[in-house]
Amino acid sequence: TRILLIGAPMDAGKRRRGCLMGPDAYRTAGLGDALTRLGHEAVDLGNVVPDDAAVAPCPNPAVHSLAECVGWTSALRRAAESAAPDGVPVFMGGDHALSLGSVSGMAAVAAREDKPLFVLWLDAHSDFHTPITTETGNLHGTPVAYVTGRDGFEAFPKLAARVPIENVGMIGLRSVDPPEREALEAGNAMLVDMRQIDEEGIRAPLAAFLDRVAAARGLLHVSLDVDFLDPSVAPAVGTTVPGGATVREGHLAMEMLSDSGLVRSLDLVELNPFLDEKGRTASLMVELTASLFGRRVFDRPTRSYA
Ligand code: DIR
Ligand code: MN
Ligand code: MN
Ligand code: MN
Repeated sequence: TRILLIGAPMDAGKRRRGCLMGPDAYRTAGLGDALTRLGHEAVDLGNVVPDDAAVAPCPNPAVHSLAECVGWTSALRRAAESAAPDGVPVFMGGDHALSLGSVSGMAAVAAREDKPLFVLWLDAHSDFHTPITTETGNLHGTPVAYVTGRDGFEAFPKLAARVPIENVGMIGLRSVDPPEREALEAGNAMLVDMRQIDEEGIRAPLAAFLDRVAAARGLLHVSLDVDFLDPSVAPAVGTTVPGGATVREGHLAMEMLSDSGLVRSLDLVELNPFLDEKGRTASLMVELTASLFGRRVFDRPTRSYA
Protein backbone atom coordinates (compact mmCIF):
# COMPACT_ATOMS: atom_id res chain seq x y z
CA THR A 1 0.00 0.00 0.00
CA ARG A 2 1.09 3.55 -0.71
CA ILE A 3 0.73 5.53 2.51
CA LEU A 4 0.85 9.32 2.35
CA LEU A 5 1.98 10.98 5.57
CA ILE A 6 0.55 14.47 5.85
CA GLY A 7 1.71 16.74 8.67
CA ALA A 8 -1.02 18.90 10.20
CA PRO A 9 0.70 20.94 12.92
CA MET A 10 -2.59 22.46 14.03
CA ASP A 11 -2.79 23.94 17.52
CA ALA A 12 -5.80 26.27 17.18
CA GLY A 13 -8.51 23.84 18.28
CA LYS A 14 -7.87 24.32 22.00
CA ARG A 15 -5.88 26.61 24.28
CA ARG A 16 -3.01 24.46 25.57
CA ARG A 17 -0.16 24.60 23.10
CA GLY A 18 2.09 21.79 21.91
CA CYS A 19 0.20 19.70 19.35
CA LEU A 20 2.00 21.62 16.61
CA MET A 21 5.02 19.46 17.46
CA GLY A 22 3.07 16.27 16.81
CA PRO A 23 4.05 15.66 13.18
CA ASP A 24 7.76 15.94 13.98
CA ALA A 25 7.34 13.66 16.99
CA TYR A 26 5.84 10.98 14.73
CA ARG A 27 8.71 11.45 12.29
CA THR A 28 11.21 11.20 15.15
CA ALA A 29 9.48 8.09 16.53
CA GLY A 30 9.94 6.46 13.11
CA LEU A 31 6.42 6.26 11.72
CA GLY A 32 7.60 6.18 8.11
CA ASP A 33 10.23 3.50 8.76
CA ALA A 34 7.77 1.33 10.68
CA LEU A 35 5.43 1.34 7.69
CA THR A 36 8.25 0.75 5.20
CA ARG A 37 9.37 -2.29 7.22
CA LEU A 38 5.89 -3.73 6.75
CA GLY A 39 6.41 -3.58 3.01
CA HIS A 40 4.47 -0.40 2.34
CA GLU A 41 5.62 2.59 0.38
CA ALA A 42 5.46 5.46 2.88
CA VAL A 43 5.78 8.95 1.43
CA ASP A 44 6.05 12.00 3.67
CA LEU A 45 4.28 14.87 1.94
CA GLY A 46 5.50 17.42 4.51
CA ASN A 47 3.30 19.77 6.46
CA VAL A 48 0.10 21.47 5.33
CA VAL A 49 0.04 25.27 5.61
CA PRO A 50 -3.31 26.76 6.65
CA ASP A 51 -5.17 29.15 4.33
CA ASP A 52 -5.76 32.74 5.35
CA ALA A 53 -9.39 33.10 6.32
CA ALA A 54 -11.53 36.00 7.42
CA VAL A 55 -14.67 35.27 9.43
CA ALA A 56 -17.54 37.18 11.00
CA PRO A 57 -17.47 37.16 14.81
CA CYS A 58 -18.99 34.00 16.29
CA PRO A 59 -22.27 34.48 18.20
CA ASN A 60 -20.78 32.35 21.01
CA PRO A 61 -18.11 34.54 22.63
CA ALA A 62 -16.34 31.51 24.13
CA VAL A 63 -15.19 30.37 20.69
CA HIS A 64 -11.57 31.24 19.97
CA SER A 65 -9.28 30.88 16.95
CA LEU A 66 -12.24 30.55 14.59
CA ALA A 67 -10.46 32.07 11.58
CA GLU A 68 -7.39 29.83 12.09
CA CYS A 69 -9.60 26.76 12.31
CA VAL A 70 -11.49 27.74 9.16
CA GLY A 71 -8.18 28.29 7.33
CA TRP A 72 -6.90 24.87 8.41
CA THR A 73 -10.19 23.24 7.42
CA SER A 74 -10.09 24.42 3.82
CA ALA A 75 -6.38 23.61 3.44
CA LEU A 76 -6.68 20.13 4.96
CA ARG A 77 -9.77 19.35 2.97
CA ARG A 78 -7.85 20.09 -0.23
CA ALA A 79 -4.93 18.00 1.03
CA ALA A 80 -7.26 15.04 1.64
CA GLU A 81 -8.93 15.38 -1.74
CA SER A 82 -5.65 15.59 -3.62
CA ALA A 83 -3.89 12.78 -1.71
CA ALA A 84 -6.67 10.19 -1.55
CA PRO A 85 -6.56 9.14 -5.22
CA ASP A 86 -2.84 8.25 -4.80
CA GLY A 87 -2.87 6.29 -1.57
CA VAL A 88 -4.00 6.14 2.05
CA PRO A 89 -3.62 9.57 3.69
CA VAL A 90 -2.43 9.55 7.29
CA PHE A 91 -2.91 12.93 8.94
CA MET A 92 -0.28 13.43 11.60
CA GLY A 93 -1.74 15.97 14.04
CA GLY A 94 -2.09 18.40 15.38
CA ASP A 95 -5.21 18.68 17.51
CA HIS A 96 -8.56 17.08 16.70
CA ALA A 97 -9.83 20.19 14.92
CA LEU A 98 -7.79 18.93 11.95
CA SER A 99 -10.58 16.41 11.38
CA LEU A 100 -12.87 19.26 10.34
CA GLY A 101 -10.74 19.23 7.18
CA SER A 102 -9.59 15.62 6.83
CA VAL A 103 -13.04 14.10 7.27
CA SER A 104 -14.89 16.68 5.16
CA GLY A 105 -12.26 16.06 2.46
CA MET A 106 -12.72 12.29 2.64
CA ALA A 107 -16.50 12.80 2.50
CA ALA A 108 -15.97 14.62 -0.79
CA VAL A 109 -13.72 11.80 -2.03
CA ALA A 110 -16.32 9.17 -1.13
CA ALA A 111 -19.09 11.15 -2.83
CA ARG A 112 -17.00 11.35 -6.00
CA GLU A 113 -16.58 7.57 -5.91
CA ASP A 114 -20.29 7.23 -5.24
CA LYS A 115 -19.64 5.30 -2.03
CA PRO A 116 -20.77 6.00 1.52
CA LEU A 117 -18.18 7.26 4.01
CA PHE A 118 -18.10 5.71 7.47
CA VAL A 119 -16.19 7.33 10.33
CA LEU A 120 -14.76 5.48 13.33
CA TRP A 121 -14.04 7.92 16.19
CA LEU A 122 -11.69 6.41 18.79
CA ASP A 123 -11.77 9.00 21.56
CA ALA A 124 -12.70 9.60 25.20
CA HIS A 125 -14.83 12.46 23.88
CA SER A 126 -17.64 12.58 21.34
CA ASP A 127 -16.54 15.89 19.73
CA PHE A 128 -20.18 16.55 18.82
CA HIS A 129 -20.38 20.18 19.94
CA THR A 130 -21.27 22.95 17.53
CA PRO A 131 -19.69 26.40 17.73
CA ILE A 132 -22.96 27.40 19.44
CA THR A 133 -23.07 24.67 22.13
CA THR A 134 -19.38 24.54 23.09
CA GLU A 135 -18.68 25.90 26.56
CA THR A 136 -14.90 25.71 26.37
CA GLY A 137 -14.87 27.38 22.95
CA ASN A 138 -12.34 24.77 21.84
CA LEU A 139 -13.19 23.80 18.30
CA HIS A 140 -11.39 20.43 18.58
CA GLY A 141 -14.65 19.40 20.28
CA THR A 142 -16.71 19.95 17.10
CA PRO A 143 -15.60 17.92 14.04
CA VAL A 144 -18.20 15.15 14.21
CA ALA A 145 -20.97 17.77 14.38
CA TYR A 146 -19.53 19.59 11.34
CA VAL A 147 -19.12 16.58 9.09
CA THR A 148 -22.59 15.24 9.92
CA GLY A 149 -24.13 18.55 8.93
CA ARG A 150 -25.26 20.07 12.24
CA ASP A 151 -26.12 23.79 12.27
CA GLY A 152 -23.77 26.45 13.55
CA PHE A 153 -20.86 26.02 11.14
CA GLU A 154 -21.74 28.92 8.81
CA ALA A 155 -18.16 30.26 9.03
CA PHE A 156 -16.75 26.96 7.69
CA PRO A 157 -16.54 25.72 4.10
CA LYS A 158 -19.83 24.33 2.85
CA LEU A 159 -19.72 20.52 2.89
CA ALA A 160 -19.44 18.77 -0.47
CA ALA A 161 -21.10 15.78 1.18
CA ARG A 162 -22.51 15.14 4.62
CA VAL A 163 -21.61 12.00 6.62
CA PRO A 164 -24.90 10.43 7.76
CA ILE A 165 -24.88 10.18 11.56
CA GLU A 166 -25.71 6.46 11.35
CA ASN A 167 -22.36 5.96 9.57
CA VAL A 168 -20.47 7.22 12.64
CA GLY A 169 -19.12 4.83 15.28
CA MET A 170 -17.60 6.15 18.50
CA ILE A 171 -15.61 3.85 20.75
CA GLY A 172 -13.96 4.74 24.06
CA LEU A 173 -16.46 7.34 25.28
CA ARG A 174 -16.18 8.55 28.85
CA SER A 175 -16.48 12.33 28.63
CA VAL A 176 -19.62 13.55 26.87
CA ASP A 177 -20.99 17.01 27.68
CA PRO A 178 -24.78 17.37 28.23
CA PRO A 179 -25.54 19.17 24.92
CA GLU A 180 -23.49 16.55 23.03
CA ARG A 181 -25.32 13.74 24.77
CA GLU A 182 -28.71 15.23 23.98
CA ALA A 183 -27.83 15.61 20.29
CA LEU A 184 -26.28 12.12 20.11
CA GLU A 185 -29.35 10.56 21.70
CA ALA A 186 -31.48 12.13 18.95
CA GLY A 187 -29.39 10.36 16.28
CA ASN A 188 -28.30 6.79 15.68
CA ALA A 189 -24.52 6.74 15.73
CA MET A 190 -22.94 3.63 17.25
CA LEU A 191 -21.93 4.84 20.72
CA VAL A 192 -19.62 2.56 22.68
CA ASP A 193 -18.66 3.84 26.11
CA MET A 194 -15.99 2.35 28.36
CA ARG A 195 -18.59 0.43 30.34
CA GLN A 196 -19.61 -1.44 27.20
CA ILE A 197 -15.95 -2.25 26.53
CA ASP A 198 -15.62 -3.49 30.12
CA GLU A 199 -18.68 -5.67 29.74
CA GLU A 200 -18.27 -7.14 26.26
CA GLY A 201 -14.82 -6.13 25.05
CA ILE A 202 -13.94 -3.99 22.07
CA ARG A 203 -14.22 -6.82 19.56
CA ALA A 204 -17.99 -7.26 19.39
CA PRO A 205 -19.02 -3.65 18.68
CA LEU A 206 -16.11 -3.04 16.31
CA ALA A 207 -16.84 -6.23 14.35
CA ALA A 208 -20.49 -5.21 14.04
CA PHE A 209 -19.49 -1.79 12.76
CA LEU A 210 -17.01 -3.23 10.24
CA ASP A 211 -19.69 -5.63 9.01
CA ARG A 212 -21.89 -2.64 8.23
CA VAL A 213 -19.12 -0.79 6.41
CA ALA A 214 -18.34 -3.87 4.32
CA ALA A 215 -22.00 -4.58 3.55
CA ALA A 216 -22.46 -1.01 2.32
CA ARG A 217 -19.21 -1.18 0.28
CA GLY A 218 -18.19 1.93 2.17
CA LEU A 219 -14.95 3.79 2.69
CA LEU A 220 -13.76 3.93 6.28
CA HIS A 221 -12.00 6.90 7.86
CA VAL A 222 -10.47 6.26 11.31
CA SER A 223 -9.82 9.14 13.69
CA LEU A 224 -7.57 8.10 16.58
CA ASP A 225 -7.37 10.57 19.48
CA VAL A 226 -4.51 9.88 21.90
CA ASP A 227 -6.95 10.22 24.82
CA PHE A 228 -8.82 7.11 23.60
CA LEU A 229 -6.01 5.37 25.48
CA ASP A 230 -5.62 5.32 29.22
CA PRO A 231 -3.42 8.17 30.49
CA SER A 232 -1.18 5.68 32.29
CA VAL A 233 0.07 4.45 28.92
CA ALA A 234 -0.51 7.59 26.83
CA PRO A 235 0.15 10.63 29.00
CA ALA A 236 1.02 13.11 26.24
CA VAL A 237 -2.38 14.68 25.63
CA GLY A 238 -3.92 17.83 27.09
CA THR A 239 -7.31 16.29 27.83
CA THR A 240 -6.54 13.01 29.60
CA VAL A 241 -9.50 11.14 31.05
CA PRO A 242 -8.82 8.19 33.39
CA GLY A 243 -10.27 4.79 32.60
CA GLY A 244 -9.35 4.58 28.92
CA ALA A 245 -8.43 1.80 26.54
CA THR A 246 -5.50 -0.46 27.36
CA VAL A 247 -2.55 -1.05 25.07
CA ARG A 248 -4.00 -4.41 24.06
CA GLU A 249 -7.49 -3.02 23.41
CA GLY A 250 -5.85 -0.44 21.17
CA HIS A 251 -3.85 -3.05 19.27
CA LEU A 252 -6.81 -5.40 18.90
CA ALA A 253 -8.85 -2.57 17.38
CA MET A 254 -6.01 -1.77 14.97
CA GLU A 255 -5.49 -5.44 14.07
CA MET A 256 -9.18 -5.85 13.31
CA LEU A 257 -9.10 -2.72 11.18
CA SER A 258 -6.11 -4.15 9.33
CA ASP A 259 -7.85 -7.48 8.75
CA SER A 260 -10.92 -5.70 7.43
CA GLY A 261 -9.04 -4.04 4.58
CA LEU A 262 -11.58 -1.23 4.77
CA VAL A 263 -9.50 1.68 6.10
CA ARG A 264 -9.11 4.39 3.51
CA SER A 265 -7.66 7.21 5.67
CA LEU A 266 -6.47 7.86 9.21
CA ASP A 267 -6.04 10.77 11.65
CA LEU A 268 -3.53 10.60 14.51
CA VAL A 269 -4.56 13.49 16.74
CA GLU A 270 -4.00 15.33 20.01
CA LEU A 271 -0.44 14.13 20.67
CA ASN A 272 1.29 16.88 22.66
CA PRO A 273 4.99 15.96 22.67
CA PHE A 274 5.66 18.70 25.25
CA LEU A 275 3.81 16.51 27.78
CA ASP A 276 5.41 13.24 26.78
CA GLU A 277 7.71 11.07 28.87
CA LYS A 278 10.67 10.29 26.64
CA GLY A 279 8.50 9.93 23.57
CA ARG A 280 6.56 6.95 24.92
CA THR A 281 3.17 8.21 23.74
CA ALA A 282 4.48 9.02 20.27
CA SER A 283 6.07 5.56 20.13
CA LEU A 284 2.86 3.84 21.24
CA MET A 285 0.92 5.71 18.55
CA VAL A 286 3.47 4.53 15.97
CA GLU A 287 3.10 0.92 17.19
CA LEU A 288 -0.68 1.14 16.95
CA THR A 289 -0.45 2.58 13.44
CA ALA A 290 1.84 -0.30 12.47
CA SER A 291 -0.79 -2.76 13.72
CA LEU A 292 -3.41 -0.97 11.64
CA PHE A 293 -1.19 -1.36 8.59
CA GLY A 294 -0.57 -5.06 9.02
CA ARG A 295 1.96 -5.78 11.75
CA ARG A 296 1.16 -9.05 13.48
CA VAL A 297 2.84 -11.62 15.70
CA PHE A 298 1.42 -14.64 13.84
CA ASP A 299 -0.86 -14.82 10.86
CA ARG A 300 -4.41 -15.86 11.50
CA PRO A 301 -7.11 -17.04 9.16
CA THR A 302 -8.43 -13.71 7.93
CA ARG A 303 -11.85 -12.84 9.15
CA SER A 304 -13.79 -11.15 6.41
CA TYR A 305 -16.38 -8.56 7.18
CA ALA A 306 -19.76 -8.98 5.48
C1 DIR B 1 -14.35 18.91 25.02
C2 DIR B 1 -13.51 18.64 23.81
N1 DIR B 1 -15.53 18.10 25.14
C3 DIR B 1 -14.73 20.39 24.91
N2 DIR B 1 -13.14 17.33 23.63
C4 DIR B 1 -11.92 16.78 23.45
O1 DIR B 1 -13.84 21.20 24.95
O2 DIR B 1 -15.90 20.67 24.73
N3 DIR B 1 -11.81 15.98 22.47
N4 DIR B 1 -10.89 17.00 24.20
O3 DIR B 1 -11.08 14.94 22.24
MN1 MN C 1 -11.07 14.29 20.13
MN1 MN D 1 -10.49 13.33 23.21
MN1 MN E 1 -16.21 19.49 27.18
